[in-house]
Amino acid sequence: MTKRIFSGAQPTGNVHLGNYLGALKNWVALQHEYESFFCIVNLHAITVTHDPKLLTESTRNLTRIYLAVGIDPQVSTVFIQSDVPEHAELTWVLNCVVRISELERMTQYKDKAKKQQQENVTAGLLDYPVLMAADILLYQTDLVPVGHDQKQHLELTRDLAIRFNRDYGETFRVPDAYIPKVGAKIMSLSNPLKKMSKSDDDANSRIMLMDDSDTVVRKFKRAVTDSGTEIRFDESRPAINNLLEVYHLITGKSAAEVEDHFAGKGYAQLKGDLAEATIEFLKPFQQRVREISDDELDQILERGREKASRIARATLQQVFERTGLTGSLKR
Ligand code: ATP
Ligand code: LTN
Repeated sequence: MTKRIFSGAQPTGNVHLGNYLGALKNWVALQHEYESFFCIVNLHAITVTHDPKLLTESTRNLTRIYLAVGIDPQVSTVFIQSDVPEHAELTWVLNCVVRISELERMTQYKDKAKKQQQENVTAGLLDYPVLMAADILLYQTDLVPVGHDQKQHLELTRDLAIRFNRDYGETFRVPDAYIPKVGAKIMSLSNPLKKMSKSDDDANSRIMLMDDSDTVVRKFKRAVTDSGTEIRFDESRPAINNLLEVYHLITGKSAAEVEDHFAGKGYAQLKGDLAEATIEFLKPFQQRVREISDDELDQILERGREKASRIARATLQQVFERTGLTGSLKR
C-alpha cells in the first residue's frame, strides 16, 4: 500500500523562508512518492489571541501559498482542518489518553505561555499537541514532514498512538517524523541563535514569501554576521552558516559548489547573491499566488474536504468502537 504523509501549517501571519525550507519544500518533493494530506490547521491558530476576520483571510492565503510553492491538488489532498469535525472529535478522545504532565513538559507550550499574559493562557494552548496528534493519527499517517521545532510534538503523537493501541487494541499507525538534515532549523537573520519565527517581534529577522524585492535586499543587508571573513560552512559561526544554508537550499547547489562560489569573496557579495537567488525564487511564486482564483480555491478545498472526511470518519468509527462510544450495537 502507498505510504501516507500528513503535514500542516497554521494560518497565522504569513509563511517565512524557514517554514518553506524546513517543511513546505519537502512536502512538494515527497508528494509524488506518498499519498499526501496537507492541512491548513486553523483550529491550532485560535489557541492564541487572534482576529477572526484576519484568520479567514489567512486561511485562504495559506492555501494559495501551498499551491503556489508546488503542492499539486491533482495528487495531494489540501483541506482546512475545521472543515473535518473528526479532528476535534478525536482530540477529545485523546484528551482522555494524554497526561497533563506530558503537556506541561512541551517546550513550545512553555515558550508560548510565557509570551501570553498568564491569565490569558488558554486550555487550548496546553492542548495544542493533542489536536496535532489527532490530525496525524486520523489519516493512519506513516510520515510527518516538519521542521525541527515539531520533533517533541511528534514524539508525543507516537506515545499516544502506542498507548491507545495498547489499551484499546491496534487502531493507529505509529507515525515517523521526517525532519530534513539541512534546513530543519533556519535561524533568525537578527539573532542566529534563535530560529526564524513568525512570532518574532522583529520583522527584519525573517524573509516572508510575499516580501517584495526591495524588502528582501534590505533584510539580507541588515542580517547579522560573525567575526572572521572567510565564507564557508562552519558551525561555530552560526550567522554565516545559516546564510550559506539558505543559499545552498534555494539554489540547489551542493555545499562544495557554494563554498567554491564564495571563495575569496566578502559578506557583501554573499548577501547580494543571496538576495538575488531568493528574489529569483520568489518572483514566479508570487505570480502564481496571484493567479489562483477564488473559484479554483473553493473547488480544491471542497474536494480536499470530501476525501479527508472519508478517511477521518473511518478511523474515528474504529476509535468509537474500540472505546465503547457506540450507543447502538450496529453503529
Ligand atoms: P513560527 O515560525 O512562529 O515558529 P510555527 O512553527 O508555529 O511558526 P507553522 O506555520 O505551524 O508555524 O509551521 C509550519 C512548518 O514550518 C512546521 O513544520 C515547522 O516545523 C516549520 N518551521 C517553522 N519555523 C522553522 C524554521 N525556522 N526553520 C525550519 N522550519 C521551520
Ligand atoms: N504544530 C505544527 C502545525 C501542525 C502540524 C499538524 C504539523 C498542526 N497539526 C500535523 C504536522 C502534522 C506547527 O508547525 N506549528
